[in-house]
Amino acid sequence: MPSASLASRLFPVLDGFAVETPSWGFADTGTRFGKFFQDAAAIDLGDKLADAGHVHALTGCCPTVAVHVLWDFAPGQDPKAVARLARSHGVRIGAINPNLFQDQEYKWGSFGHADPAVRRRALQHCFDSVAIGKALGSEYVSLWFADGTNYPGQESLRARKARFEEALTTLHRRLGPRQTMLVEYKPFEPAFYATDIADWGMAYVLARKAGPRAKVLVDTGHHYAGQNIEQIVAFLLDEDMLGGFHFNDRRYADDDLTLGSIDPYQVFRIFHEIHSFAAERGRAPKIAYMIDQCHNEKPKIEATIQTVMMAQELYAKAALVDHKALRRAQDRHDVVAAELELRKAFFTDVNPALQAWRRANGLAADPLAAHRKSGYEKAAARDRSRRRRELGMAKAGSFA
Ligand code: PSV
Ligand code: MN
Repeated sequence: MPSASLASRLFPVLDGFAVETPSWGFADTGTRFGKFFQDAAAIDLGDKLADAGHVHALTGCCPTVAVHVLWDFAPGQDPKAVARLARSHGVRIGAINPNLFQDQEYKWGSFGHADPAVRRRALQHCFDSVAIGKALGSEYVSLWFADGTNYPGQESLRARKARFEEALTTLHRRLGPRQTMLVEYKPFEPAFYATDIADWGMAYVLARKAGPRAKVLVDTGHHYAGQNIEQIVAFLLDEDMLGGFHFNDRRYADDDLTLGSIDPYQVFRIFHEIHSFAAERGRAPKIAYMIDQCHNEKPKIEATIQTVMMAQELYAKAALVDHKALRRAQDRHDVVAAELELRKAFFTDVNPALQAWRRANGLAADPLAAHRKSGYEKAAARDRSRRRRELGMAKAGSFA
């Protein structure tokens, strides 16, 4: 049983928290060295939405699913049919992710390419993604660019920046009044010398220049080791430029590990910055919380549920920081007491309150255990193995 006061503080916090699952997190993915296939992995968009619906039914906080246009939409596919399919699984389509990194045309980049014809092609794909978003009533077009160069001297870094500025500004003009464009950054991979949008500063400048509905997306895995992500978050919040997150964890680089599996305190500190901003301003900032993980070894659905539960737990813990006490400690330069305020919240066991919140919402107290008991994974494995055989995919798996 949670203490009544803890429950009453945390229930509204949990009511206000939702996190989006990625369609690609349910499919077979791997590293550039290979893939290990799972029988229960989703084959097509229908499977992905079914899995996402199952996760939402168990956790009660994942009502939307991010899609990757090239992987999830057949050419000419009717977005309304996709919306209906999502609805039939109890979810909605969330962020629309254009894909500007797989086609051969993009060898030398997309928005940063020197050839205007390639830039036009990339823009057209983004216009199509904006149109899909409008048809689906989705609020976010989420942009990540693999663009960059591999060797010193390969291209003019400033010319590439100028092309990005122009293309992003052009794209911004296409947004509907309810759409926001998220600009994601990543220091390296696949470019190993100079990624065109390598860090939050570059994403910030480009988003600012593009227009008022362009914001920065922070993928927690896209930072150098030791980088202070919560400070980046605090800066972006203060500038009204934080649009959303791609949650995952990392040990070395962009490892796509389960959120909080390596450093839960880091995620707590990020959430603390957000709660503290909300407390000061008297309103919660509008932020798209999304997961971006590819699970190579863990069963996909289990890893997703584990991530969602971790996100909820850390979000709840961070909401327990006593901002007034923290401020008092800061004002008297009592460094130890200030840090202790954070640690006190971080080490509070919020699980009884989380379980009570789930029960109050008609959910199982432990979604992961409920999933394991449900038989969903086994049934999916049976059904999807049979369909793979029928499709002649054998064990070939499918990225899409
Ligand atoms: C790139 O590493 C990235 O983080 C982008 O968000 C892509 O859309 C996603 O991963 C693809 O898995
Ligand atoms: Mn990402």
